[in-house]
Amino acid sequence: MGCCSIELSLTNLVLLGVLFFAGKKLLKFFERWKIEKMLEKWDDAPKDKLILHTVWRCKTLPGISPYGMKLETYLRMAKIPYELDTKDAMGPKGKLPWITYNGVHVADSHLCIQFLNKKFGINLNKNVTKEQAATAYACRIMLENHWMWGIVQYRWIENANTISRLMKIPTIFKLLIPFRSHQIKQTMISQGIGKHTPTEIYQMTEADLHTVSALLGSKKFFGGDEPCEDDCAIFGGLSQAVWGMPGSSFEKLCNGELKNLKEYSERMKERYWQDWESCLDKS
Ligand SMILES: N[C@@H](CCC(=O)N[C@@H](CS)C(=O)NCC(=O)O)C(=O)O
Repeated sequence: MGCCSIELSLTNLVLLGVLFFAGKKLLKFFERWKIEKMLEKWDDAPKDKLILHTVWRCKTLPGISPYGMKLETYLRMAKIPYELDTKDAMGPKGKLPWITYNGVHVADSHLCIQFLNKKFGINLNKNVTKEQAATAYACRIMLENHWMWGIVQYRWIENANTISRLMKIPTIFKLLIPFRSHQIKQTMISQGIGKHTPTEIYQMTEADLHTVSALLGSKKFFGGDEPCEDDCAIFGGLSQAVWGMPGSSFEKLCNGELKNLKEYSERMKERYWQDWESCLDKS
């Protein structure tokens, strides 16, 4: 009898495993189907209209996504008219921002910029030296791929309530924040950064801001007197420290020791975001 019950529980276990994998496959299939339906809808967007899909407007800055702010700033620098869509913010790769242009969908802010440069014959690096372009590139990569973990730690792990303070989000999403926070923590652990203590994470990511500040020095922009292409990404990142993380050590640094970063952000804002106030969610 004992042996029989072991067999039974083994059968149950196998069944459970099969169900689990079938469920996962079904969920993947459903997600793929949902994305395809969404893309089909955007295939019919008006001709020659560039749609920027990104996160909702916020209270203290236009967007809490550094990549969204980067791409929108690029569009302004390149003088490409666009229409904002915040309903389908998550794109075909499950991330935001992304764009639609004449039936073509491009995901990833940098791939979008490369696509638009080609399409519209834009070169925002025309007047910069190789050294300036290289410095800006290094700062962009550092902010986008390393410093961003500091943003994630602050916003999602330690102060998850800042998200709902910065943005008006539906109640259902608010309820999901702890779950998302847990998921993000797991991603941070797999990436490696999440294995460090919060103090260590902040030390490492504050060092990025110190580096960007030292490389900027007294220059107006990373491109010199005029911004270069990667200035849009550097601004996209720094705008989060200056206006998007109230009370953080990053904000404090930009208001004090690294004030050239705040001055730089103000300059970019003044140049490309004259309508800043009307881009905020005041409701
Ligand atoms: N390399 C991408 C990064 C985009 C990205 O990580 N976006 C975040 C928002 S700031 C996102 O969509 N996160 C959702 C997720 O990872 O599930 C780009 O430059 O567009």
